[in-house]
This record gives sequence, structure tokens and C-alpha cells, in this order.
Amino acid sequence: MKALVSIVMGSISDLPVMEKAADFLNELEIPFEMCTLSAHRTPGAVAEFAQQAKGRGIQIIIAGAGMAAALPGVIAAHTTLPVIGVPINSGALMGVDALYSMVQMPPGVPVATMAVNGGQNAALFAAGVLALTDAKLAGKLDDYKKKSAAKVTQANEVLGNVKYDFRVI
Ligand code: RP5
Repeated sequence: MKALVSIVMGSISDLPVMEKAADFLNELEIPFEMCTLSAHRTPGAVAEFAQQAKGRGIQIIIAGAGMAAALPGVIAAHTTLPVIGVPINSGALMGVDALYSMVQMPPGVPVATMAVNGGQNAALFAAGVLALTDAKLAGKLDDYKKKSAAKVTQANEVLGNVKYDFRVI
């Protein structure tokens, strides 16, 4: 089994957010790899990783980092693979620093930036890209959407049973 998605994080301290992406890829049975690389602490290794990813069969990269989060941008500078950025709340600026670092990429070097701590959405986005050429995976995503909708409907049933004297139903 060869990995199709690479999950990269700037530090092991980013794992609580990035494991949401890993859990979701796992649930969808998408083969993935996961490692730590730092744009500032291991810049050479980041360049090497990004340059070799496509040749190893990786189709999409999810990169999470906090603070002055250069990781997804530097990866995108070294590959034409789609790169999804996950800004992480790990410093005094609570993720806004990482969000701006990722979302404000210059023309020519795109990073598809998720919400702060948006690990699960990163996996869902990656799955959506892979599903363009994988009908079985597309079916799983359709099922996921139906389950999400059902949860909202069920929540309305619960709310419907909450009684208030002045509630108009
Ligand atoms: C970033 O600095 C990492 O992505 C992490 O969010 C933050 C803090 O890293 P550690 O000091 O916890 O290793 O590069």
C-alpha cells in the first residue's frame, strides 16, 4: 500500500490538531503518511521532502504549523502538488499569526488554507480532490454528507422536546 496523502506538521506539539486529519483519512481508508518537518528548524529536509513527494506517489499534502507558519508555503514553493495548510493555535496570537502566514501566499504559490485548527476539514478537502478520480471514495463522501445532514435533523428532534412556557412551535 502506497501513501496518497502526506500529513506534515511543524512540531509534535501540533499532533492534537493534525491527528484529526489522520483519523479522518483512516476512517475513509485513504493511505497516508505522517511526519514532522520544520520550515525554520529543518529547512533542507522540507525542501527535499517537497521535491520528492510527487515521485513517491503522493497526490496531495496537508501541512499544519503554528506561529510564523512557513511550512505549507515552503512546501508549495518546491512542488506542483496541491498543498492544504492548517494554521494551528500554538502561540500568543492564538493561530491568527499562522492563518495569515498561510492564507496570504504570493501569486504563483498557492496554499489551500483551512480554518485555525481545521485538521478534519483538511482531510475532507484532500478526500474531495482524490474522489475526482475515485468513484468508491466519492460514494463514501456522499454517505458522510448524508450522515452530517441526519445529525442536524436528529438535533432538531431533541430541540423540539425542550419545553418553554413562551416557546411558540
Ligand atoms: C511551529 O512552532 C510549530 O508548528 C508549532 O506549532 C510551534 C511551536 O513548536 P514547538 O516549540 O512546540 O516545537 O513551528
